[in-house]
Amino acid sequence: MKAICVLKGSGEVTGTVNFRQAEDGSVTVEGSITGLSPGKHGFHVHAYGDNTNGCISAGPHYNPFNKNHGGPDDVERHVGDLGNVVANDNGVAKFELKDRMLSLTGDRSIIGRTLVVHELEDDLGKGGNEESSRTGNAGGRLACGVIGIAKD
Ligand SMILES: [Cu+2]
Ligand SMILES: [Zn+2]
Repeated sequence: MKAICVLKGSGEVTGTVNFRQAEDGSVTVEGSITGLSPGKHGFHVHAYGDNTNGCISAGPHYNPFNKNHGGPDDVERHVGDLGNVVANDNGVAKFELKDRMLSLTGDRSIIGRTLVVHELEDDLGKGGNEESSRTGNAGGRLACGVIGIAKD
């Protein structure tokens, strides 16, 4: 099973992200995002595939198990928590990560939900304030797109 997401926003940030699920259930997330400021940017799957009012309509982080926000390697995390992507000096983030919580099928499926890249670094729930345990203090939503089924 494969899925794809094209990221767009109100500014310069654009990207394409591919998802593929292996036999063992793990999902590889591979892609490239351009137009970012250099450094880390929060990267999450948000709950809804709704872009009516831009990326904000996508709602909170996808969290079917009512957990606190965390990093991708934490037990306590939202299903949608993918940590950060890192942009180089040219504002380009190229990445390939493997995640064990995301799924493209079943009760953790991310199909039809929204992928968001943020303005700021995600503190992975370790920021020491309430917002950290909800959003990682990742700030505004630079670009987003609905995750759809890809042809294989
Ligand atoms: Cu987010
Ligand atoms: Zn989260």
